[in-house]
Amino acid sequence: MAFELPSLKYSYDALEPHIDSKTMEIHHGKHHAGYTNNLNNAIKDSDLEGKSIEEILSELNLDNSAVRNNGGGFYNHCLFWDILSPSGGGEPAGALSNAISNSFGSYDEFKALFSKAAATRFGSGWAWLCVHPGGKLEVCSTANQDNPLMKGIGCGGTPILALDVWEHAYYLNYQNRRPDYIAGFFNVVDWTAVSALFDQNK
Ligand code: MN3
Repeated sequence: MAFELPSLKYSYDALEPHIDSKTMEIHHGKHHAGYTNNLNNAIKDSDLEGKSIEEILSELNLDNSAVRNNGGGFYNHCLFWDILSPSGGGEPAGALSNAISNSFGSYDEFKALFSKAAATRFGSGWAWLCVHPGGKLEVCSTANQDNPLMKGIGCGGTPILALDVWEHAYYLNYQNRRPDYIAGFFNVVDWTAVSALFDQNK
């Protein structure tokens, strides 16, 4: 069974003005579709075919650049679309809110740390909020399409919040103003979805 580009739970223009429609159309319909096709080609007729994307990434030999780049690209964007919503924004509640306070001091301190990780990632990459067994949270960033499921990447746990800081994610609307894109992102974060991921993986 080949991997398939997931359909979005909202329309391309639903995240305006924070993420513009044209960017969403190209990002999902071209970039994510490309990673998906290239991943399927890279694993075809290999022993990776038939495994889940989580299995593939957690067992990955980092020298396998085709699967590293395209498997990462497939997984990272699936998570990214899942944690966005036109009715997002605000702050997390319940167990996730408590875990953020325990791990970072407060929501504002978490937001500053995550925003800094996203802003200071040089070149292309991602910022992450990850949960470790027991509920401890970690903020980190990775280059290119790497992610915390990959061993030896300097970033661990299960990702529950993802922010794409490749220029293709924001350049049409924000040009070089990555910090403005990061601020806009927080207006469309679906904390209900992030909380569900936290509960499933803590
Ligand atoms: Mn992207």
